[in-house]
Amino acid sequence: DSGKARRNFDVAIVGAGFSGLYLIYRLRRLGFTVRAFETASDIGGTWYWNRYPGARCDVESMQYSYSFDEDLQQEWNWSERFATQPEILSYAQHVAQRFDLKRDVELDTTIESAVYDEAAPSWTLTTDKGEAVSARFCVMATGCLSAARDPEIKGAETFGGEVYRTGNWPHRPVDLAGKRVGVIGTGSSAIQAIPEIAKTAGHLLVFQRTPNFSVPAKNAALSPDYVASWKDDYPALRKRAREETRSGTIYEFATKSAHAATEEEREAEYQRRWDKGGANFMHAYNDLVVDEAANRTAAEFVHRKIREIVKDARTADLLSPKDYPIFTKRICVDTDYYATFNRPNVTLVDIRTDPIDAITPGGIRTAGGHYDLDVLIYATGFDAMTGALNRIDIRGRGGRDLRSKWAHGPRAYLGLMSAGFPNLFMVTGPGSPSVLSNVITSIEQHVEFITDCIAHMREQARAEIEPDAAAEDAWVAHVGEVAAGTLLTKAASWYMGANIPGKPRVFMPYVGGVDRYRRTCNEIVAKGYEGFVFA
Ligand code: NA7
Repeated sequence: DSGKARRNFDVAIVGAGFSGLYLIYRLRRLGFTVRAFETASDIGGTWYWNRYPGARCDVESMQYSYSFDEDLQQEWNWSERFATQPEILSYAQHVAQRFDLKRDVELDTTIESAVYDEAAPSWTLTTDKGEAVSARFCVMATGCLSAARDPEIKGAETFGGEVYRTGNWPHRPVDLAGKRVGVIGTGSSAIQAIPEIAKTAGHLLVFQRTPNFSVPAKNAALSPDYVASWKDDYPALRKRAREETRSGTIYEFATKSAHAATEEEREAEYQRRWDKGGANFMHAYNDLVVDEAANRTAAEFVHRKIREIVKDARTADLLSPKDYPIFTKRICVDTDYYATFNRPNVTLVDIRTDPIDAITPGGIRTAGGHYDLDVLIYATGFDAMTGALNRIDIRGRGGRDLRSKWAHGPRAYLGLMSAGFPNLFMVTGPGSPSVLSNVITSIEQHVEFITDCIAHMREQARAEIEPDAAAEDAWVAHVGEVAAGTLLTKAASWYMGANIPGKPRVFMPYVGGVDRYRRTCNEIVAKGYEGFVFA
């Protein structure tokens, strides 16, 4: 059923990234009619939009992929340890073609509102073309780092040169050769893009407000032996990642405290992990995200590395984060980031002590001077976890809108549903492990939970599901308590909403781990969907 003729579906899906694609696959196999709506001109979500130079995943490619189909994971070949954006996008295309998913996706279509009709009951979604579609269930597969944002800087609209955004990079070649390029931001996206841009730009100026911790990727072509070590044992390794790790990714997990090692042992262990590359570095000791003194040993190691790599002492000092613990913002994984500042055509501009006053027709003006630019690149991040949902006017029971309900912070049971919004599910919503995990692991679990729940309702002839308000309150409190037991609340991060002026400071993702989260979800289902109310 292509669904084109009838504008009424069992399930409407918003978004056709990794979440939306897997939802289509599962729901169709369960015999439901589905339609997915996607703003972009093609599928792929994050990997469609974030095509800036150097864009890569920082979860290893053998692990950052779907696990639901053994043939799929056996037949696909990744070329590098950390896959590039084009390769991940072609993987998404491969999956879509293999399971014929695109025929249920309406591209170039933005959902502007979703309104619940209690009498039906059903959701009515309205598109930017003014069309209405109805569905018994609505699933928001809108992503948690998908609402890219421009900072509010005076005069931004007056800039006369070219403007680009890492989170919405043009789908055509961008020629930076010989130009004076300014990058605002030094988060993960900038840290990947800067070394690549520096290779072609005439001069690159990096406008840094807050430095980030980054570890080397040590990216390389995948060896056949390494690939075989995964493929020979994929089902068991995937099961382990899902059920026995917090992150949904297999690393070398430490079993001892940093305090149980001598200074020399710690140095050797950090060095060994630094040389191996990747976020494996953060698992050197088991107390690095809970114990400040332990954490400092890792931070100081990275500070020393920065001083070793960066020749100019002042630049090295500026690049070293000092006002928050390491790992409390998502660790960046780079290729030659710090070394890029040794290039004669790269300048670090410290806008912490000399803030941007305005963007001018010719560049950026700070209190201390004017920087002439031909090109301005915003690498300024996302309205994380709630941004994409809040861009849609979502109205639940009694016409109540989700934005008002979440005005003081998002509230959702398991990060999957919010009380007062029956039959509306979220994938990787606030309160789910999502951004603190290998997100595909989380996506698969959420999609399986949601689609099993919809099938269960069909079996039980239930028309409506929503969380019980008390269960939701308890989950939100639990998410806060688990976060408070770690150092993660000590940084002004996008996990906390701290990057968006006026956004409530609430720690949004679930730090408890994908293993524990999955067990909790399974127990809830075993107890007849405890904490949910059916009608
Ligand atoms: P991030 O990590 O949110 O980084 C955004 C950067 O932009 C960060 O350095 C910010 O500095 C900077 N920024 C934001 N607003 C401004 C203004 N107004 N002026 C100057 N600088 C600003 O986003 P990314 O895209 O790099 O990465 C997001 C996640 O996507 C990443 O963790 C991966 O999981 C994938 P600040 O720290 O606010 O001082």
